[in-house]
Amino acid sequence: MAARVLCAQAFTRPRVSRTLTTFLRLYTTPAPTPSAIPVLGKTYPTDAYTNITPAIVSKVSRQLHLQDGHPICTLRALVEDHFADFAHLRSVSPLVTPYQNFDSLSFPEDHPGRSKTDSYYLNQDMMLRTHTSAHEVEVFSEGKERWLLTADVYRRDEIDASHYPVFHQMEGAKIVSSDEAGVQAMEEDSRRLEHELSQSNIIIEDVPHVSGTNPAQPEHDPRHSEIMAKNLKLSLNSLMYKLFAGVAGATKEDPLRVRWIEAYFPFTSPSFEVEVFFRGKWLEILGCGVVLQSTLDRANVANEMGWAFGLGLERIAMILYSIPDIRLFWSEDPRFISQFKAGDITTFKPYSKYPESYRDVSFWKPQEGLHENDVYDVVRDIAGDLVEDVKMIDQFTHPKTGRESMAFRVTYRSMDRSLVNDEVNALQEQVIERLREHLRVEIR
Ligand code: FA5
Ligand code: MG
Repeated sequence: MAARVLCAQAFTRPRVSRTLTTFLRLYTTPAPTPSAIPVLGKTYPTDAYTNITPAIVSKVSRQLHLQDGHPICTLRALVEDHFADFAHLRSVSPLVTPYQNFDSLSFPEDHPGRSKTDSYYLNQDMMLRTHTSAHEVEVFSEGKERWLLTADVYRRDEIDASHYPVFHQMEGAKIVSSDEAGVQAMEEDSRRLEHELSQSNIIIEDVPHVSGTNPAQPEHDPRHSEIMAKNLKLSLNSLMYKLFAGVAGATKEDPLRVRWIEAYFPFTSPSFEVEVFFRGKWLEILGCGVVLQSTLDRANVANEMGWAFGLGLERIAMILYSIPDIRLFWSEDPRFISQFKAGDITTFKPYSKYPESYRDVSFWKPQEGLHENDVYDVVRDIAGDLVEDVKMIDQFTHPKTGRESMAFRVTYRSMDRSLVNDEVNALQEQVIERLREHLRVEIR
């Protein structure tokens, strides 16, 4: 019931259907990029950085994490329930500056995430967030010490059953004053969590809280850093138990297995990733660590320290609900959404899968080069959710001319109906035309 109340809140972002129509009209004119792009009720001038596509713009108003009964919404509410005394933030615009997304978190100037091939830019000064960590400085600077922020994030990526250019993350953070009183409060909370977990059927493969390869920050007393990392791990082990114990088997004979791994993020140290063992495989669920002191300095809370994590909701929902394809989360087919009730985790019952149909295309790369992600975006932009998979199936360099060739296989399949051949041919023709016109490839 609590979940229903939490999910049912009204959207606080403007709808975009009209702006989207304008954008489509602007964008599909022969000029490769319009002079301005409307997103969420505002218009942004374009420049050499612009690479956002209409298919992506159409997703910014969906907010699956606020759609009553949607698995992403139920899962969000479940995590919020677990961190009941944290502030719960759910309606933060996905448009951020590169400063917010990268610089405020001390990303190095040459970090690959900044590049146009990895992130969606409206223009040089405005982008779609690639992770919820983009909001750490602003939320900490509001004086919040314990908070969760759920939001849609955007990355230019490959296309397959577990990769989609939009997904949802939940950022969680907890900081305390870095004096003895704050540190003791963390220790006390850890004792409580340790006691709770000792009663549970869970096996945890751990790594040291702090080590030579995963060090405490120079600004931190290493003992304090250990205490923060330990509380982080206990808090997340306890969340994993809450989420997975029911489905992954958590009996004495078949306990839940959670594995901690040393990781690297530009904005935490020490840093970790968490994997959960499910159906014979280790699955990466989240990244986390002790918050970089420079982040807290920027937020004007220099006298505090603590931890943060970023959790991928689709990955977890696919496991909990047995949802086999990440595109299903975006389906508006009533056969999908009507299966779920707010607050309940139930097994997805696949409805008949319609037949697939694939087409290959091979071409010579243009002289200025080409990134695979550009091809994926062209296909996604034209075929939307009718594209199931795009794979590079061949690549070679001509021995005499040195020209480079690439071949891709595009698999089309609708979640909602059978596609007819003519329709697939028309889509593929549009893809080819766009590859020719916008990416300047030469079809072979
Ligand atoms: C991050 O995004 C960091 N911001 C996490 C973090 C937060 C670290 C706070 C430290 C402190 P990463 O890129 O690994 O890290 O993504 C975090 C999680 O998002 C992953 O573990 C995974 O569950 C999910 N995720 C990442 N990429 C995808 C994708 N393409 N599709 C679905 N889920 C994804
Ligand atoms: Mg990762």
